[in-house]
Amino acid sequence: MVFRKLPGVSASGMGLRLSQKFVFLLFLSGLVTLCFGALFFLPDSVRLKRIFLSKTEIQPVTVGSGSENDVREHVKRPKDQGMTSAKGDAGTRLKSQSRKPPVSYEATEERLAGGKAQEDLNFSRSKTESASEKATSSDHGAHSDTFSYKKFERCLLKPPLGRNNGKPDDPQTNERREKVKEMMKFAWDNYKLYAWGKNELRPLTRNGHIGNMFGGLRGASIVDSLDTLYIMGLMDEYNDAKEWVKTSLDLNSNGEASLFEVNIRYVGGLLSAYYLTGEELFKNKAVELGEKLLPAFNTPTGIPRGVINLGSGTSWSWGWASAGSSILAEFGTLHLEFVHLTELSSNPIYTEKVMNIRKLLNKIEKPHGLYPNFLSPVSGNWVQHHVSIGGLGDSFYEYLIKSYLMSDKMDDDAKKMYYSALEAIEANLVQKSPGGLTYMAEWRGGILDHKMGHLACFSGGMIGIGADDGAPEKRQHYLDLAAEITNTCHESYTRSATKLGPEAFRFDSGAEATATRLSDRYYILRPEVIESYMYMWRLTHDPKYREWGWEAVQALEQHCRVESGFSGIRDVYTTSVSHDNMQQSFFLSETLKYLYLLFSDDDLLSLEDWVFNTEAHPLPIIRRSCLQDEATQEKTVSK
Ligand code: DMJ
Repeated sequence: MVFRKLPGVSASGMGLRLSQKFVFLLFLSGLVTLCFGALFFLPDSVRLKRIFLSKTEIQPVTVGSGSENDVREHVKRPKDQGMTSAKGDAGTRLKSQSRKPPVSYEATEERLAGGKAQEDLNFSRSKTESASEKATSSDHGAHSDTFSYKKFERCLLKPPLGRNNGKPDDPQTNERREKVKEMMKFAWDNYKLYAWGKNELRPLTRNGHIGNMFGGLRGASIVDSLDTLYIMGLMDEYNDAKEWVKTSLDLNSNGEASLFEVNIRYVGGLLSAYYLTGEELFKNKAVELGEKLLPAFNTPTGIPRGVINLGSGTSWSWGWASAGSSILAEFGTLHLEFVHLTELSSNPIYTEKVMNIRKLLNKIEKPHGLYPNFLSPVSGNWVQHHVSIGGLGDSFYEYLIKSYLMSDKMDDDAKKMYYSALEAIEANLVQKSPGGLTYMAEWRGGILDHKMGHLACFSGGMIGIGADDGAPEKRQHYLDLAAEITNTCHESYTRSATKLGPEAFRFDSGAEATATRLSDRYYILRPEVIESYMYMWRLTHDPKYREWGWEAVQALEQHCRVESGFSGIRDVYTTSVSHDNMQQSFFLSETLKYLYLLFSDDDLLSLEDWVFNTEAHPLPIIRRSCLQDEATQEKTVSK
């Protein structure tokens, strides 16, 4: 067959037969399809993928610059992941694969009408039922009656503020408590004066800090402080805070927020404020905000992504997180707040979301029984075998035991998962230093890194509160372990010149509870060590914990108090301190609250009635059977 040459077209390109052209075109289109298909198999961090697959999950977000400080903890990058990719990604910000609208109440009502969710979630059985009849984990959080504050109050064993607002009889303890209250007032007054409505105070430059952890949300220090101000009886300050929430807390923001941080600080803060005061305003805001977090769960596995635009519902994984993964300490630290959102809204969706996370984690194979820090929200598989009780892992473990306690000890799955995780931690991570200090090392694919972060110091308190519900033969052992870890963390404070602890301390190359790297020497007003003192005091009443707390108060006053607030310091090993110019919102929410509780009687926010979320916001134990009885009684009376 002879083909006429097209004018102007060279023979080299077009001097082919039709059949040859056809085969060539076929080959070419096959190649293009193959290349395009291959994009799906590339790791999310590959730029090409982000350019071509504009609707897949992505990671923009600049990490580490937010509350410069706190982002660091959950955001510590694994060594193989640089910040560069996160920054590079910012220019090619793309949207989440699934952009379904947030789940609406109407949809939920439909489901409720169908009865299915309600059946699944009904958690109204009495504690006296046999173990086999006990509610399963899928039962938690929902109830057949709408929430009533009166019923809730009647089911508390003690008044939230105790007999006498927790005022201790002992004059010295009371003086110390008053000192902590003065510190809170000082921190608050300066925030109010220089940074009102911003997220945090910069005490040296006397201005506000916004950061990038909360999207467009503002007033993090206000929402984080509501309950602390209230329990301390700082009522003018509390009223100012409440008024601000009423008139200025705008939830219709558009920025990129950390799901975790918004949940623990804002949702947690609002929930606590509601449970303490009964002010509907806080409940409504908490539920409204909770609803805005739901689109982050629209992933193939239901494991939420770490970053969400609260306005559009678009969500991403952190750019620095290995292969678009989600972080254990982030998606594992939603349970307490979400169960309460269901409780208050009668909408089972929140509990469903966190129960789904729970189920996946329960089922998945765990290396040596341990939970690695990174999980793909797409495949549901672990992405790296890095395990830590400090940053990236920490509060996941905390929320297991607290879920069990908050369910009035009905959530058996949480209990089982917590104690088996603790066994794996003991078998693989707990170490004794040559000097006899017990510490939690980190684990990288079987290799131990003999380092403990300040963040990991919360574990003294966690193991302490869980001790009593462990196997009978283990109870004393757990309490001893909690005391040993708390002691090690105290050592990390006493071995520094300022008597404040570094961000991370090591147990190798001759080090014993001291930081060996310059970059680990800072202290940013973190609460974890004091948190463990508070729990250990409540559990043992050993006076040393109050003494250790007082040492911390003095050190904070001496080195962190500046003219206009409190500031973190860059090096705990020198007394000529350099301040970091940041008064963290968790200083008001956690550090000062735990100190105040340490010097108060045990009936101020009694552990019989309350669990603290990871930002120290108290949430009540859900006494399902009591609530049910109260509801039945109310019905009978009204007949
Ligand atoms: C707080 O925001 C919470 O305690 C969180 O779980 C860990 N980091 C800070 C305080 O250090």
